[in-house]
Amino acid sequence: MSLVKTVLGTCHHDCPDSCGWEVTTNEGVAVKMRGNPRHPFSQGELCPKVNHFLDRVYSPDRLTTPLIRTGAKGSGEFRSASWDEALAVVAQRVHAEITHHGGETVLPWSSAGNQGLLQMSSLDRRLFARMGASHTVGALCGSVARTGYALATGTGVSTDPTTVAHAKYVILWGTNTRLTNRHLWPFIDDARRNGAKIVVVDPVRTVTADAADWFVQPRPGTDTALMLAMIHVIVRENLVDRHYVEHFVRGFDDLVAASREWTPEHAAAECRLSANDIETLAREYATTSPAMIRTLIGAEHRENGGALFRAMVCLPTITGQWRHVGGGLSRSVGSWFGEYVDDSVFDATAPANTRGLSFTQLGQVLTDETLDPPVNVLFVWNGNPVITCPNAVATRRGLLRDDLFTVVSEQFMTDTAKYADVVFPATTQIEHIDVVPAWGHLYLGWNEAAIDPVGESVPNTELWRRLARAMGYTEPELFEDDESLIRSTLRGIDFDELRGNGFVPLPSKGRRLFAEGGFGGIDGRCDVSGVRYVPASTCSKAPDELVLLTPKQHARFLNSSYSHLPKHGVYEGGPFVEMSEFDAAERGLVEGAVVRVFNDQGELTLPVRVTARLTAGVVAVPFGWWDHDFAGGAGPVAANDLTSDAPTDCGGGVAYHDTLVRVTHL
Ligand SMILES: Nc1nc2c(c(=O)[nH]1)N[C@H]1C(S)=C(S)[C@@H](COP(=O)(O)OP(=O)(O)OC[C@H]3O[C@@H](n4cnc5c(=O)[nH]c(N)nc54)[C@H](O)[C@@H]3O)O[C@H]1N2
Ligand SMILES: Nc1nc2c(c(=O)[nH]1)N[C@H]1C(S)=C(S)[C@@H](COP(=O)(O)OP(=O)(O)OC[C@H]3O[C@@H](n4cnc5c(=O)[nH]c(N)nc54)[C@H](O)[C@@H]3O)O[C@H]1N2
Ligand code: SF4
Ligand SMILES: [Mo]
Repeated sequence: MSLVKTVLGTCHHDCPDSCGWEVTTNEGVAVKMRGNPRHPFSQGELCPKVNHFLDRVYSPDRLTTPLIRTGAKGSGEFRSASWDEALAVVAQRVHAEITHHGGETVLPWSSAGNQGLLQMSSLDRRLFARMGASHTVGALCGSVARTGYALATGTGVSTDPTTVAHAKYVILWGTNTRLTNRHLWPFIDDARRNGAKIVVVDPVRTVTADAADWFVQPRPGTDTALMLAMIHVIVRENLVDRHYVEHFVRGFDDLVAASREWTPEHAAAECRLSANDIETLAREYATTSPAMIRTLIGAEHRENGGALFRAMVCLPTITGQWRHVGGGLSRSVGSWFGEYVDDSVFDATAPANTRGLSFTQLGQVLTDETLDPPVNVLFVWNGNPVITCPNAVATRRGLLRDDLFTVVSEQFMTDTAKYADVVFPATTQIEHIDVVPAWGHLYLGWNEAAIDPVGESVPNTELWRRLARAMGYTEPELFEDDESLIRSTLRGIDFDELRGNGFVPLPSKGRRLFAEGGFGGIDGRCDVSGVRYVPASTCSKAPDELVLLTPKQHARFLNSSYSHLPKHGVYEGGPFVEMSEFDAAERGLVEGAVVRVFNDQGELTLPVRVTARLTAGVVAVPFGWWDHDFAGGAGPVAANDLTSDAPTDCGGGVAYHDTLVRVTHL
């Protein structure tokens, strides 16, 4: 009997592509992993991150047992412990804190490091509701875009991105497709082969901008002014789809009034573009059908991010581009899955109305002395907030509190796990079953376990079952097994077909959106009123200040998840600060010069890269590197030491990119 087996899985990373894969094992050891050639979206390809996934799975740095801290918080000094001992330590402390302060002293903090239905958020909801824990509000990713979009459309649902293949005009607006959503690029290439023009609107000349037919580079955060000027031109030149507006739109007069002051000349000054380019963009967009706007997340990371997405909806709406296959507006399509994967079953034991604390301002929450009760117990899983939350200086200050008990579930000793009192080892995606709803296409993925858990690691769901038992809880719903949890959520999806095939298209794939109204708002109309441009605080800055962007820009990184692994960080070369020739010359800096990049919040020491990718007044530091990748410095650092934790206009997101810094020679 052959001991070689191949199983089908789906990538769990926080990435729109949710690629299908095949894992081959020999005598229980994974020996090969490749893209599933039958997967209609990823078409057999993975990416420079996951092509080395088995090195991640079998890395000598994997956490394989529970750990209990022996050194100071942040030192990374731990000893191994048995599961029984570690669970007992946690259960005892959590009970004691709840007895003293009530359940709300417990804060569960989980991001999207694993997007599988079960691993992302399932039994944890029941367990923390049972404790009466606080819950988090807002998100590092997606909530601003979704909220801004829904203010106009009344729903989160947007156009299937793969229909871009039918477009004749494509605007990639604030999305770096070739880096962040690489499996969509072949569909865009199809459109181009059929004669489409590809336009990129981004403050950075990205790899996607390099591949476009036309690159428009506005000053960061001024897009709403640019869109209002496009609307101004569309109205002035009678390019509005009158029939569509009359039947399916509310608030058109308010939009016209708001766009009146945004002449191309006015917007050109605000956005640092030419009035001529703004007119051309408006005319080409409004007169070419189908025209598709594709956007994702990057542009939401601003104080006025919600307004940007709300304004963006107005473009396909007043021009009727929604009417055409290949037209419309495509952002995350996660909302399409709600009809078929009902995750509200995880809320079966309705939580008491507990307080909500800001997810994105973790540092502020942990250091807020007025909080009653204080957060004295923090659970972190599926995320690395010390590297990924804004104002990392405050996050670390909070995690250093003596009276805070921190529990982290992780695959690796991250910069966050170093602050934990107890660490539990987590499985990787090839060690557990799950289903994966996507946000970049309309296929639901199955994920089969290919190997047994490495060491004593467990899936998140098993951690919650074990913890519930250690806490002495007995409600059966806290112990439901993984397959039963999955089955209980599926609506109109055949479990066996999904498992056997590795993926299924959503039954709604092919459904036309808003071709004839059908928006979520009153009367099924799209509400285009209330769109205003509010300049970000960073628009008024001192002459020697620079706007700092901290974007994703490494093909081998997935947020903070790969920089520490040998085939990733080393090849990307280490952190740096990029600046225009103009800003470098002003400061007497040349390529390779070592500088201080600083503001009131924090300071980094970095080598300079002089670049033609940025305009004057804007600098960029890639995010995702861990502390040990930075040279020098008195204590731990991260790119997010510098970033703003000010609130966004809606959605509880992060204005990472509305940050000001100064740069001086060291
Ligand atoms: N290789 C790789 N791929 C990834 C990730 C990764 O870390 N590495 N992360 C994944 C995750 S979590 C996400 S959310 C997606 C994000 O996918 P994207 O949203 O496509 O990527 P971002 O780089 O966050 O942002 C896209 C662009 O927005 C631009 N931007 C910033 N401010 C503005 C603005 O004011 N106006 C305009 N027009 N553009 C602006 C940035 O310069 C950037 O080029 O990528 C996913 N894919
Ligand atoms: N400056 C700046 N900051 C940013 C961004 C930016 O563009 N600029 N982007 C933001 C965005 S869009 C996002 S989405 C966030 C991402 O930030 P996070 O959500 O914190 O994501 P990651 O950094 O990928 O960390 C995910 C962690 O989860 C762990 N993990 C993976 N699978 C499992 C599992 O099954 N169980 C457990 N217990 N752990 C698991 C991984 O080992 C990894 O350490 O970062 C945000 N931060
Ligand atoms: S990280 Fe994204 S592109 Fe890479 S394999 Fe996973 S889903 Fe595909
Ligand atoms: Mo994200």
